[in-house]
Amino acid sequence: MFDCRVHGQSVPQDVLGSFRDSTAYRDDATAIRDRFTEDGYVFLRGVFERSMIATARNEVFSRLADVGEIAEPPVDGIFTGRSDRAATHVDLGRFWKSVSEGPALRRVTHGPAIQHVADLLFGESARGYDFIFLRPGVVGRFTFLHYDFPFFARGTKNVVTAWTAIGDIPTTEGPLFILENSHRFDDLIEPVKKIDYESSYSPQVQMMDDAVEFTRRRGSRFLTANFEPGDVILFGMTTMHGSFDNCSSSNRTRLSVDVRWQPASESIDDRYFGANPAGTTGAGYGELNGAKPLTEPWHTR
Ligand SMILES: O=C(O)CCC(=O)C(=O)O
Repeated sequence: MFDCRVHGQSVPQDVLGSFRDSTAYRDDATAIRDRFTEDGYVFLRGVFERSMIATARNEVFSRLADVGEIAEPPVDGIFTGRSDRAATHVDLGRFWKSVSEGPALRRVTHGPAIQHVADLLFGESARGYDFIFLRPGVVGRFTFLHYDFPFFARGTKNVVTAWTAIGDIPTTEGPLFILENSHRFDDLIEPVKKIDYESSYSPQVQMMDDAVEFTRRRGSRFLTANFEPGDVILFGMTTMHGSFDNCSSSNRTRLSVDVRWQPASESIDDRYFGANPAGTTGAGYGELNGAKPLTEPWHTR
């Protein structure tokens, strides 16, 4: 039984379920790939050592404590309700890039533990995108339901997201959810696949209507988990997902990071690679929600 809210609405138990846990298969390439094909995702507990996650969490929240957003001790992630970020950093994108490139965080996002899982999933050597999405979400934040396609797919369509919990994220505090069987919603996926991802037009792939009613109408369910530090969910570009509202009663900021992976042998979308990735719009790290002071609202992808 989970307690969660989606876009301000309490989620009824009949449309809620747990991820299928594939932790037992974390070294079994065939089983992992079969599960991924069958479910559109693979959920693995404890991919990273807790100490690595704690160090990365402390690194990120210490930077936010420096700009007055997170209270001491930073590792607790308690939002102060204020921000000096814009006053102390003229270039918010540059600040966010430096946080996103912290060494402890990168040891998680591009380290051997996740490399091993990505290699197994693709059945060959995988490559993680340099441009990563670090997401501190204060109380009230959520991400609308969406498919990731056609984003990230200019180089190859063979792209997978690895979403990692950088700390505990119980269902009351805004974890990721997947819509069960949404990788089989062909009537929605086909039009999304036809979007011209070479154009500069930014397509609408978000479902901003009533998410509970949408899920019921589709005969689907919200699948999620009480995430623990270092748990990872990997999902495909045509698996619909979003995140629940952060309803923390202790004002705790939820912290996650999502990184795209692809086979190293396939061509890349160079907007997301290199020392200074341009990002989707060309604005680099400045285009991300994470680059905004925590006092500013966002409810998008
Ligand atoms: O963490 C979130 O709120 C959303 C994550 C997401 O949309 C993604 O990983 O593609």
